[in-house]
Amino acid sequence: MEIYLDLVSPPCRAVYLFAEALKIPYAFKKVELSAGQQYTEEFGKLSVVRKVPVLKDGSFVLTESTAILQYLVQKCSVADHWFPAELQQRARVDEYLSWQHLNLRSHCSKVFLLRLMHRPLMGSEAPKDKLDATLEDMKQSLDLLEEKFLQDKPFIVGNKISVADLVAMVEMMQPLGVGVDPFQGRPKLTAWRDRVKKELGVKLVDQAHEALLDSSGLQQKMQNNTELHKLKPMFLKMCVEDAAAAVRIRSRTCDPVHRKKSHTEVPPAVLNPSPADSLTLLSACLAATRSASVSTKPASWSGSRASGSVRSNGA
Ligand SMILES: N[C@@H](CCC(=O)N[C@@H](CS)C(=O)NCC(=O)O)C(=O)O
Repeated sequence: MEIYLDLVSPPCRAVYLFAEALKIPYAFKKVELSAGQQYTEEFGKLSVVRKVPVLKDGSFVLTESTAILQYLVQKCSVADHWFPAELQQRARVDEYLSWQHLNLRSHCSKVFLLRLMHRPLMGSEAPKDKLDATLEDMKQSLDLLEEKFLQDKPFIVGNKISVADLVAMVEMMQPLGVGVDPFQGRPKLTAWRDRVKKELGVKLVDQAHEALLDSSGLQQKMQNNTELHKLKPMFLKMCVEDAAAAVRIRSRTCDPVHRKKSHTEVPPAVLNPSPADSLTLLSACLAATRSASVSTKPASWSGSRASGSVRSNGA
């Protein structure tokens, strides 16, 4: 069995830590994301998704870290608590794994990417209001992790560690790589992280995070990276999608009179994005978002999530 990984990536660290802690035999195949190795022809043949982790077991190729973790659980008959057979406990693990993609993972990763890649790719630091809004989104996810998923239990499912804890822990570590500490002022999550580390092996967890936590090494890799241009579409896509989504949210939320006005101001390419030129589209989205925020805000505008998203793109 081969697993394709880059340990700077949280989903890769989850799979790596699981395989290593449980002594599952596999061959580690390094895919250097910062060098754009996910875009090579060879990697494309393995996975058209062009993201890591990827597992290859004979001719069977599997993407998506949470699917890979569940595959390993079944294939390697690990202790039940990692992914419990009992219906409601398993449902708790599934609940967390379903939630995290668009919440904790998304927000922690965005903090990381904005801080690490905005300057080398765009020539300036990430706009403060965009970063602040992303930090606020991350805070809200951390609050939910603490209040809904962990509560006063030692682990997410109860008394024993499961893959949900592993997946949550590696994501929370990600912003540390760019000097943002999500554990600060959160003693409950800090104690939980230490329990998760202890279960997996403190030395192993620390070693898995070495590349991430070597922030000067990471920055330098970015600066000296001759392949950086290959990462730009992925980075721009993240920003463009954000900005276009913000415009869509505003358009949907406005009353008919304002909506009409909003639609006349928003370039068609933004409402129906099919970017021929990502940079032009990004500027159009940002400009439209600004103008929408001036001219179309309805009196009944409410909803902190929606306003958070818009704020995050108001640049
Ligand atoms: N949902 C996927 C996410 C995988 C993913 O986003 N991997 C990132 C690294 S964290 C990647 O390979 N990115 C390369 C790219 O987008 O070019 C999973 O859980 O495995």
